Amino acid sequence: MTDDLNEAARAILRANDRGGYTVPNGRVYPFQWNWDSAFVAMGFDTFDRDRAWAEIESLFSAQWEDGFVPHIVFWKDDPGYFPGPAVWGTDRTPMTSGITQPPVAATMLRQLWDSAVAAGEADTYRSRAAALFPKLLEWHRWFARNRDPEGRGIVVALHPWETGRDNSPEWDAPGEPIDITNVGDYVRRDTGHLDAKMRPTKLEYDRYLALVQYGRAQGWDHARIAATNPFRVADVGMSMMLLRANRDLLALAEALGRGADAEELRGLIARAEAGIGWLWDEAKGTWCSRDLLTGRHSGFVTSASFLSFYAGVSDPAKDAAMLAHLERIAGRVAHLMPSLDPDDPGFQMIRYWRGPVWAVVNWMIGTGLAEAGHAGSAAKVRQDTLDLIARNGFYEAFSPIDGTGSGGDDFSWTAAIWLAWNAR
Ligand code: 2M8
Repeated sequence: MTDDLNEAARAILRANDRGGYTVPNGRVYPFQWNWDSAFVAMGFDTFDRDRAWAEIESLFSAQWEDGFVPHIVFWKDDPGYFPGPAVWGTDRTPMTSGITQPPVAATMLRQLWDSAVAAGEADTYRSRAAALFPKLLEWHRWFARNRDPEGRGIVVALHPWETGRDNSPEWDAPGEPIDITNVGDYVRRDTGHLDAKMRPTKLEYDRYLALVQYGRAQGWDHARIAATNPFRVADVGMSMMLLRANRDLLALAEALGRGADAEELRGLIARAEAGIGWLWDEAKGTWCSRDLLTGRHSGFVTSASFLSFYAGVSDPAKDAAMLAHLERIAGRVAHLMPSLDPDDPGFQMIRYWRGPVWAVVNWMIGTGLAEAGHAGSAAKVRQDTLDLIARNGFYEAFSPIDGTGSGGDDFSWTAAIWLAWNAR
């Protein structure tokens, strides 16, 4: 059965391959998405190393001159998705969105590099790694310049879509100041493909659109938007992922003999290690996001709260508190890790980032727990993920209560995580 599922996962990646880039799902998401592509590369790497590298290369071929890497690359327009390139109006070739997404690409590139080294193919891949390295470093510098105004080593998100956890309740209160009165009429495509019960609400979409219109009105000038945007939230997920990505980029800098860059990365890591404690909510005893405009912690325990281990942020008292949350939550759901604490009144088992389990987040949580020496919890997160997929299919996400698939099927990053965890 495992062999069949490995083959099914490979078939999904091949079917969603549009020639050099992979769509998350052919109907619902017909373009290249930033962090999806990074995870997809790790999946391809289990059976087609060259194709894995090409995925990251195609994403970075859409990088802007200022170092920014967009959250969507619209290689070809497609009426099946809203908002498409005409709404974003970034006026780029290739067409792209104007916001970014969680920086996991450096971590995935390190995975690809380590696997090439282990296979004795370092010589073949060294020049490709050397060509990608400066692009990744430029992106990480872009984050430091534009998204960390107080030099804490954290990441400020300017749109819920940037966080990848689009409708997390973490964005509810910080979203209130967004003016939605002039959004106008629009037709959503997501609810044409999927049950609206699995998707964000109309109010959330109005806010998403208002922020796109705001960025467009600023000519997608990232410095200007960062200084004035009505939504500015230090995202615990992106902050932990960037810290981890900087560590992985440092390992690549050392492998490639880039001493000055390694020194710079050590500086970025030290800054984050000193500053990321700003995202610890002592009252709630959890890592969580924090509104830059009000200084308020969200107070929510989400799946992103558990990424401290993956980031290598170690503090005995905080680790113990997070492990206690993990135990409590494991006693409440059949499958870890729900995207929202099931004890929260807003928990909804199939609504997107307000309850469902996401394989990619589980991979990061499980990897971090294993590295931090919490083998039992790490094994449970991994096994729950594999069981969900084996019993229900390669869905976008899953109910943590009964395992029902939520969102699109034949989903690329779910197939990639299956392969990374099962076929490697
Ligand atoms: C979802 O987000 C897109 C917008 O970026 C959407 O709903 O239209 C999120 O789950 C995001 O994390 C993911 O990258 C994307 C594609 O899988 O879908």
